[in-house]
Amino acid sequence: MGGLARKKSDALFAEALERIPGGVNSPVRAFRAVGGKPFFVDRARGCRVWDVDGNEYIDYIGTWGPAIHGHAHPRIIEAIRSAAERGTSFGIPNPLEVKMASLICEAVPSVEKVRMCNSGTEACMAAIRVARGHTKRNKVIKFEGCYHGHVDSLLVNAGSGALTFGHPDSAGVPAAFTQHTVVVRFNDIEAVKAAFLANSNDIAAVILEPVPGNAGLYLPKPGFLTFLREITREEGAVLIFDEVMTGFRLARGGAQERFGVQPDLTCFGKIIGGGLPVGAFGGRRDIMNCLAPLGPVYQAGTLSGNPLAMAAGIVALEMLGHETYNTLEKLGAQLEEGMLEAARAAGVPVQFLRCGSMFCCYFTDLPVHDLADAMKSDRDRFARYFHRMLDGGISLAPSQFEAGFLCTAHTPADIERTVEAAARALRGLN
Ligand code: KE4
Repeated sequence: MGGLARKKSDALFAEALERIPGGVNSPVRAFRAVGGKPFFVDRARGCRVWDVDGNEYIDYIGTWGPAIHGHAHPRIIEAIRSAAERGTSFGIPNPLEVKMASLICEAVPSVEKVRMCNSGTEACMAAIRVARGHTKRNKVIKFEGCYHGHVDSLLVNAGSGALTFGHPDSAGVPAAFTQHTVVVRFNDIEAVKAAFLANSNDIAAVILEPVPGNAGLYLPKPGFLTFLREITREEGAVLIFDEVMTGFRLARGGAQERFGVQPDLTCFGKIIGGGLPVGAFGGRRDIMNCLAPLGPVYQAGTLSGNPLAMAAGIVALEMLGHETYNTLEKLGAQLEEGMLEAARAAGVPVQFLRCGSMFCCYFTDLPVHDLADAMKSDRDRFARYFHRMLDGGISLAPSQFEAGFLCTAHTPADIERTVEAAARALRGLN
């Protein structure tokens, strides 16, 4: 395994293992799902990353979504540099926070008010709290395979790293913390109806990734999001779209624009920080006004709205126009067509699922509509494919249960090269 020389990465990993649990600061980076050792990045620019041994890769991790404009975009770097020279954080309001709030509210009509925080986890945690405070109810419905950060009460049947390591729940979370969490199958209308029936008048919120990207990538069935909008409205529950990954990714207005369904609250992260630590949650004014200092729901953060993340995020959002999404759609279609052809030629059954610039290649011949379907994928085959692609200079998410990301710095030539590498990697995997 591992044809490329990565001696410096291996040495760094050995040192990291001494001081950092698993040698990584976030579990999925450890390559545990695919075997081998992670490489360490020396630098990144555009759609490419270079490891500390000088190996170059076309990157499809995109730092898990933020890098929609590619890495080290000159305008983002300049915005950070300029902001840094004026001070990195103040703990006192700064004008960029106001600009960011306006940009989000203008782009996402369902967001009447928004609060910045410092991660997607914080955004989801706070959205749940304000929904509970607003409704004075306790229970929350979430969906198998959806990941909303490492929030205690939502680390139940979660996706992403929790799923990758085969225990979608987490140790250290007392049963009491998850007693109000109701987990149902994604795309399962009857299961949602039953959950409301069994917990009548105590469902504070339904939270979901409108396009789940933490168990690979699968799509809401036609009408599912509309059904959730209707039943939450009828039942007086808050509908929360976790758009940490899909926000500003699937459209300027996120998945809610793409699918035409407006939630009551939306969680953001990733792209809105231009690659710096950020999160945000926002939505209906009457719900958001429950937040301190206006209302009784407390939420806070030392670095929330700090000028660096705001400066980077503002430029990142300002650069998102129709052309962005047209380019990403064309690149996505080219990748999808090429991958399906490569798999057909190699006789390897795959489901290549894509929504705009997010994608996943499942190694199964069965359709994937939810976590149970995704779990049928052949993870050993994915692991072999992953390493063959990596040795071919293509860096994919190191887990079958993650999404890949295109950025505007990818070119048709990059996609062509990726498809050629896939054709070689898939050969002999049948
Ligand atoms: P963060 O706390 O990692 O900023 O955001 C948590 C989160 C919340 N909601 C959704 C839909 C997310 O995708 C995420 C984080 N995504 C993962 C990628 N699967 C982050 C990668 C990692 O954990 O290392």
